[in-house]
Amino acid sequence: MWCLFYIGGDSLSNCIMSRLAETAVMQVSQTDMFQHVLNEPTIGTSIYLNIGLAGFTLLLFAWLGRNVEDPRGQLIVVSVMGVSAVSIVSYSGLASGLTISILEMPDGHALEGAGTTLAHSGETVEGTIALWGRYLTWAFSTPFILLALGLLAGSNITKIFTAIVFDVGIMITGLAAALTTSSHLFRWFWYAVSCTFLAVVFYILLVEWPEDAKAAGTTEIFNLLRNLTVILWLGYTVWWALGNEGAGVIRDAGITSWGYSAFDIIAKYIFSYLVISWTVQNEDIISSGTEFGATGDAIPADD
Ligand code: RET
Repeated sequence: MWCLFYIGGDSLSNCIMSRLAETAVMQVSQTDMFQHVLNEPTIGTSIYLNIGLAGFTLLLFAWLGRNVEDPRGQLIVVSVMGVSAVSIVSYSGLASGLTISILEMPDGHALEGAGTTLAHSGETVEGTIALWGRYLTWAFSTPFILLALGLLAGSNITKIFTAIVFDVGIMITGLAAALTTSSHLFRWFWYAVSCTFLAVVFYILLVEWPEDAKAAGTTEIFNLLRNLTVILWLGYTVWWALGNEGAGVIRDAGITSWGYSAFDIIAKYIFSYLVISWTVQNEDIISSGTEFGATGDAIPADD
């Protein structure tokens, strides 16, 4: 705009070119984000370590589950392998800079006006780092967790479907909360919607599936995994509220990221290991319930 004032003294095109150059310096490219992750030890380790773990566990689970023959047991094994597979994609998206942005927080946010110093260049840019790719890819990984839990509980397809639909809702509205920069209130509005969806998933986990698990004879393992899931999923929710994208009690993007990575290690890999090792040892229980997944009483054969 103010290039117009230059028309008298300087040439207009020179002015526009220099303005554009300045803007370019201020903008953060995907390469900058990639380099930042590579050179900033806290964020970097929180991401690269998880790529390694996801790859390792994918191979480990394939090997551990290699002798499972029951189709229902195999589906459980494939489900938890899916968690690790999506995780490789998720963390690679973050490592490459594809799913990370520097976002300027809206008025009223604790990090409003905050800057980020890029680790590789030392340059400070306006905004805080949002690793929004996490929320996007959780929409693909967490359904596998719920599928495995629902199958272990002997749930019918309706409850599994409902849990998964609301679960995807949690992650997509969580993504909306992270990416909204127009209004501080709207960020928390999305957060509240996401929490409401979480309540639906918790209802299924805490009220519906325990009953099914009792009937299926899988109460012990189901309760262990359910408790782990409820505690950790609450952990993710509180961490977002405290982290650099939420209330900013934890202002550092690297520490916020490490929190999620630590939760991921338990909620994905340790959870999956428990699921697979139990399934391998209890294939008979997994395959014994003829009514598993049925939506009505079985009709006896007429012979
Ligand atoms: C967000 C913020 C918005 C409110 C809520 C959240 C909950 C996230 C959860 C994530 C679980 C992730 C897992 C990943 C494993 O691959 C999006 C943090 C409710 C519950 C288990």
